[in-house]
Amino acid sequence: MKILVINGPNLNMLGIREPDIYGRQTYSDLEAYIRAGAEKLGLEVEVFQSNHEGDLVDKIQWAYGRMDGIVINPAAYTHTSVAILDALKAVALPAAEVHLSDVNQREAFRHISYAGMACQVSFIGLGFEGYLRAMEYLKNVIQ
Ligand code: CA2
Repeated sequence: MKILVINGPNLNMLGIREPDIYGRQTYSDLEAYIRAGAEKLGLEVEVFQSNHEGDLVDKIQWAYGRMDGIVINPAAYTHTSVAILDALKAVALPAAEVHLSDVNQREAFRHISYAGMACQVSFIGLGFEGYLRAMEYLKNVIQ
């Protein structure tokens, strides 16, 4: 079972700024956490991060016919990108949304999630654990 994990803009800055919101662990730590979690669950995982909306759309399209599910934290594009929503709808793979922080307790503009409208489930405010829960969820849905 193959899962694509996609992370959006600025998540590569994890651990460098805003530790009060996003913690002290780095993006490399997150990638290692995702890979270890996938191994434990017996999943094959591809991890991708980009700061560019079109690259995120391209990667979602790439998953069609190659991957069995998508975990996505579109970061700021969560709240703006109809293109990412449309790409997720187009490939129609089981998808889970993740946010490290509790977006519902933050600014009003973070309360809307376009990408979330094409996801079966959202794990919000659980930090890194959200990615593990999302992979677990997809494993159960797909098998
Ligand atoms: O909580 C999340 O996972 C977010 O997707 C993170 C996004 C934010 O725009 C969403 O509203 C919620 C921001 C990612 C930026 O991460 C940074 C990490 C360290 C320093 C600066 C930004």
